Amino acid sequence: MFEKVLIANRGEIALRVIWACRDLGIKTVAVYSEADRYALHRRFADEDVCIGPAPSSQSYLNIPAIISAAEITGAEAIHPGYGFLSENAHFIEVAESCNLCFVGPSAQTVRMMGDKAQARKVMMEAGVPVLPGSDGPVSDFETAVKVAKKIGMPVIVKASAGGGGRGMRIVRSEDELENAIATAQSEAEIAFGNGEVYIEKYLTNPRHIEVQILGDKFGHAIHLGERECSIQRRHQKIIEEAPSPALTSSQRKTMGDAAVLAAKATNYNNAGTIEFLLDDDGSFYFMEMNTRIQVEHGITELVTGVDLVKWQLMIASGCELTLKQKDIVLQGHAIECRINAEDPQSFRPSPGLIEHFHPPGGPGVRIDSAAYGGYRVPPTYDSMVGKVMVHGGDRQEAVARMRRALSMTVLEGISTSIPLHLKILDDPQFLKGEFSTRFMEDFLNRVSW
Ligand code: MV4
Repeated sequence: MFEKVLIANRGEIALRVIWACRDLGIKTVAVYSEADRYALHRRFADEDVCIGPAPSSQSYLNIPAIISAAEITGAEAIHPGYGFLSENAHFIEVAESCNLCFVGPSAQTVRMMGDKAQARKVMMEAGVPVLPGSDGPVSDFETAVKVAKKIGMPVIVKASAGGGGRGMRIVRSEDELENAIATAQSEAEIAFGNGEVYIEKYLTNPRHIEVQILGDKFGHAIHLGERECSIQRRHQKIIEEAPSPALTSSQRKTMGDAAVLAAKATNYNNAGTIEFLLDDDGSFYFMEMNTRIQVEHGITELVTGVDLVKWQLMIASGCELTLKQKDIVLQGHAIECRINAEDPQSFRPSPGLIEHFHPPGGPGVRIDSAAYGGYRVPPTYDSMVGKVMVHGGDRQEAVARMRRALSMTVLEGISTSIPLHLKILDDPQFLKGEFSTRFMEDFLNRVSW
């Protein structure tokens, strides 16, 4: 096992990695920007290094500064958390060339799955269901028309270098196609420096369901069940739950098996997520693979009892994945609400001083947060200040515990999304578990404040 790990991140996920390191007896190195002088991850790490000014381009994305911090402190490995450098294949190569171990999959896997057109191809060849669409990228309009005619309208044009909802264009009739391809290509060129696009059949009312996987360096791979992530706004998830209220146990097994197939097709080692779209008729399709630990990993930990971040560190240090598929038994139901420093009605950011903070507790409640009373949320990074997770014997108990936890959270001085969550938890469609990726749009049209 490693003796010392550098955490190339901030906020609650930096604390989460410190928790796992402490459980394993690993010393930690925090890195921080000038905006994060008073951040909690500094306090709980054994050592810390300032890596630059507030803008993430000069700090949390500053590869030379982070590699130098690892070398100066004698860290052997780097945990990237999520966001920032977590899915940057070049960073992995630089780290490895400096004899630093990256806590995550190989640069090759990250690069392959970062190219969404190529990921589609790899999955199709592996026998993972993918949506009807183009065979790899489409560059000319004639090919695009052929593909569209074959699969039928509506279609969606996606950037190969995109993902997470960036660089997409929905096309509802053939006369929009030429313009959509051209616009998507030029937007992708500007946003990612790569104008490649591909085409898929567009599902109008799907659920977004993702499967957690773990793979090791010896070719073992398992899945840890799914998370229902359909409740999102502008591709930012708001509430997640595990398991999905939409799946039967037989569908869960089929989707889990497909996720393991995807893991094996990419020689996947470490923690990862396979995103699927679930159609009204029960069929599901590979959408993309996330080659990092995700924000919502904690609800999978609650229903499986598996410490995913601990396994990330163990796998990266060369341990064998001794957990077998039969050891993964889902227990009860977990829900996560992301607490953002933002106005609950307008969604405008609300950084500033947290005057009072009292996190909720009690049976079945887990709080992952780097907030404290007297902490000033900087305007520089994303607005998530923490996550409230609950676990119950069933969905109904989990919902009751989430209502209790959110209504007993004291977080004063800034606006937060807590009032929005409490409204969603009273929504009949949410309570029935009957919703799709269109939920938030419809909800915001019917909610009254
Ligand atoms: C789709 C889709 C329907 N059909 N692809 C959104 C995030 C990124 N991972 C891909 N996304 C989607 N891809 C096909 N072929 C629906 C989504 C989608 C979505 C689209 C528009 C508005 C909100 C959405 C929320 C979740 C998923």
